Amino acid sequence: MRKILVIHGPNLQLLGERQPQVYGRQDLAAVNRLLRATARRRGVGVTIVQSNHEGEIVELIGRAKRAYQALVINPAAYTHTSVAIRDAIEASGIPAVEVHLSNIYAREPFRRHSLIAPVCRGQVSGFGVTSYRLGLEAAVELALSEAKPSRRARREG
Ligand code: CA2
Repeated sequence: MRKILVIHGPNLQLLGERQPQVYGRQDLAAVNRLLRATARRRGVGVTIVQSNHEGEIVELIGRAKRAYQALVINPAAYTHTSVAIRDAIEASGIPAVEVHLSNIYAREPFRRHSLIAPVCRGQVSGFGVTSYRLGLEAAVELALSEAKPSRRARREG
């Protein structure tokens, strides 16, 4: 079974508690339920992690290559600052999809630039929780189309 890693960046554990006009009313548990239901429907496995630590996110991405065929990441504030996360995604070679709840291009100038976008296959921004569902759907397509053939398929093909 293809597996997809979903990473929620810093402060996303606060979802639903504050700033509902920007980030919506659903909490992170509701987002994760939607992701798990989408993964089940598409027949893929999903692992979901939230971290407030840049180095931890870098290590998760570094280890992901062995076990996951695609990555969905909301780097949150690190979107705008983290060369380390950008380099980790690029080095991993895992097809990645960047997601944002809010439309980062319609917000403060410092949010309008993503250091992460150039190393991702694409970005979904501005659709609230739906950004995650669409991002996961895109990641499923990438995981299915780009996954290495199994040893058996190579032998028989
Ligand atoms: O729109 C997004 O998904 C963001 O990645 C969210 C980040 C923000 O720094 C990015 O510019 C855009 C913020 C995540 C923190 O989420 C909160 C949720 C509720 C209350 C406070 C923060």
